[in-house]
Amino acid sequence: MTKPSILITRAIFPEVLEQLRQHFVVESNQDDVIWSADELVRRLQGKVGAFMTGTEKVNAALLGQCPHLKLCANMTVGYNNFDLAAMTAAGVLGTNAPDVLTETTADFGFALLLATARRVTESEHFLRAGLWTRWSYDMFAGAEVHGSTLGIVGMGRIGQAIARRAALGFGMQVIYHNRSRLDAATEASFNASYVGKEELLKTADHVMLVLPYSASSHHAIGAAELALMKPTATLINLARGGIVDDAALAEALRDKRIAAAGLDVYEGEPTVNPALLSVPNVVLTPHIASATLGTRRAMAALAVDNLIGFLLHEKAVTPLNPEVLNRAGA
Ligand code: 8YV
Repeated sequence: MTKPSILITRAIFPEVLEQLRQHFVVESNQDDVIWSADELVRRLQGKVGAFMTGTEKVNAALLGQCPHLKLCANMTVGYNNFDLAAMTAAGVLGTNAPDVLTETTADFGFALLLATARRVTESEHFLRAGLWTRWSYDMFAGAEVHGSTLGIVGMGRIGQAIARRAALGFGMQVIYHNRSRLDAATEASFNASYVGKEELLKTADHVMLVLPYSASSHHAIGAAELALMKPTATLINLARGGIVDDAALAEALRDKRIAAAGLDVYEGEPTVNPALLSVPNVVLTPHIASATLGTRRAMAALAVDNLIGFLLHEKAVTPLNPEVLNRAGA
């Protein structure tokens, strides 16, 4: 039997490449070149599957030019690079990589929260610049994390893992806003209260964004929402760029309308709004919330399982548009 052909769009773990080569004819990109949309289409010719990293846009224009394509497997939980309606219409399955990154990403939420509230990077820059000459009673005094109120926007798997850490590890009050409310037992397990978005923004000492990006969450936090927050509050975004209006945030930080922000994701990343780079009260990391080697391996393994499962056995592990599967089996 001839092996199906697949494309791997970015550099990946060498052992993952080897594993895929056992099952497929593989075109890889271990030099990690960033392909244009046209180049991606060109490389996808004759391929039935693609191993993707969440940054490659799969839309009607691409699908119309790739008639052999059956599966796009993201090694990420977020899938805003997929136009799922267009994929379903074209009979192309999308898969993502949920669960395996939940705890690691929640850990990072706390890394950002602690660094932001306690001014870790700002004070490190001060020290490295040789400016630390004496102790003083209010030097880099920050905001309390333990015992404070954490407002979580988006209460999926990662939001819940953060809520657990907040309630059980840091004695925080957890308030949350989400499209749907959790069941009472889950809420009780981390003593969380469901509130409206406005109340959350007005009440929380720290606001953590963990909702998916979509047209409806675009600029969910803009100037008006930032104006509702306490001047002492911090804002943490580890979800997706575009959920926060970065220009409005930079202004709010510059004018101290909120105390500080911690960001792992940006509008138009890897470009970062220069206004954010010029304010001191923001902790900036380059989209690394899931970046431990163990977790990145697990994310890649899930994409591999989806490719092998679907392309060789018509069974995907984490399908996003299972209607396509039903159609394939019909
Ligand atoms: C990825 C993420 O590393 O899984 C996700 O949705 O945001 C990260 O874990 C990132 O998307 C890479 O593009």
